[in-house]
Amino acid sequence: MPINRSALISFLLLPVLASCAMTGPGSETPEPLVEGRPNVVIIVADDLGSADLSIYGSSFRTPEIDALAREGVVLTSAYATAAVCSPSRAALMTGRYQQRFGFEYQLEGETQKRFGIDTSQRTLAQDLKDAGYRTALIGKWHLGLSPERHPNRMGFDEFYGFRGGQALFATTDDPDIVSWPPPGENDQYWKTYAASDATAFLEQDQPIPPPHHATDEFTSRAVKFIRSAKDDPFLLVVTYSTPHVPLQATRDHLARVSDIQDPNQRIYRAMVNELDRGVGAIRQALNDAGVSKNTLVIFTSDNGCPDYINGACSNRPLSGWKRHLLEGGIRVPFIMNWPDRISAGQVRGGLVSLLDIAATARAAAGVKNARGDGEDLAPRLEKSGTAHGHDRLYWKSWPSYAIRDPKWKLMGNADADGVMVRMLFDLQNDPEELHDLIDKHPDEAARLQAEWDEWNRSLVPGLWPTNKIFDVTINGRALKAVN
Ligand SMILES: [Ca+2]
Repeated sequence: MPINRSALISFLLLPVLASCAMTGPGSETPEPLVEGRPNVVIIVADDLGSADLSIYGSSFRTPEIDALAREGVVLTSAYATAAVCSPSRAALMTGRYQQRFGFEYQLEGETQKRFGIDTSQRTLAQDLKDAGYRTALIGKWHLGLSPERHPNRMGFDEFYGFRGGQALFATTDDPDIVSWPPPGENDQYWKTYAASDATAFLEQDQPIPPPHHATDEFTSRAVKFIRSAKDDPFLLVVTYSTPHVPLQATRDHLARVSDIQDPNQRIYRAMVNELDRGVGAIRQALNDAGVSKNTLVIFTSDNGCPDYINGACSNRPLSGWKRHLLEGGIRVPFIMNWPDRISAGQVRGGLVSLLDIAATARAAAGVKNARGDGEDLAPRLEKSGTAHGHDRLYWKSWPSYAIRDPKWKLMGNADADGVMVRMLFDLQNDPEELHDLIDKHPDEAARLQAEWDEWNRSLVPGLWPTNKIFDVTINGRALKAVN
């Protein structure tokens, strides 16, 4: 796949400079709010790489997501709060760093039956529901399987989807579907998707037969919800499980990428196309309902793409993958579109976080006094807004951790002997994290370490342990990434 590496690096660096230049006098005067409270649509892809969209530099086209971006804002320094699914989603749903309520590690296996999101936390959905919004979650939950953590109990009027971390998109014997690895050659792999509480599709709390194709079903349910809710303010969260494994795609979409030789990549790109078409259908439904101007649409991914699908996806030029706190694991696509409030055609480089989604949606809905770590992004993305972003972002899945400011990132991972190895990167000049500068700038490392320590003191211990420990080589050092 040809990618112009230097052009991509320029793309990653330039907006930082552009956004700095846009800060200035007059930015204190916000534009008046439009009449009527906006609808909020949050579309979350699963494990989508930071460079898997053409608007972020991919040579494969994603026209619908690109259009959403062109008519809104592309954020080039957007971060998940974790390098894996469930902790990242816990922060997205609450607007708080997930470690504040003990959600430090990935949720899976037996753990997800007993643990999950702290039910005393306020979710974005609960706040908007209380503010009079109709609320729906369509897709993957991954915040716990116990009844008290069901989406209907956490603020969503309507739920359709599954509650674990992954599920089949379609049955492997469906003649319209191609799966990889071929089911006949790897039964053991496909058995991991056997029926369970985690993989069952539910409508509200009732199990129903699995859909013909999950991505398309999520899209059609989202469209149906928009049609039914268009006369109320509504919150629609569509958490596609696409393009997370298992790699499965429809023959229809595979035919459109038949020029791709590698079978993994062919299926992966077909899945991204299905996702792209879904975004287009949701936007069309908003248009048809006459609400597109007064609807805030956010598109993002919960973490970077993984290294276990044979190079089918791309975080390039960033280093690292899902499960690492390197940029490739935590930097994600983030697009905002809100025609009534946000100027089209912007590219912004200030630091933003998935934490900001809840803060922005709460502010848009008029929710007061919500507790959170995020910032309302709307004022600074208006024509007169400032370009300022977060001063600091933090990560912790001990013994892996990181902190970054607009220039520097300090990252620690234990080695095989449990000794913490710390590295310092200048992300303004080295977004690929190729040059560890900790010996050259010990003062910056000490400053960031003290700031991380202070943040860490505000957290509570993780409520469950993890056995998710992965070998990772960073700058030639063999380390353990934990999550
Ligand atoms: Ca994920």
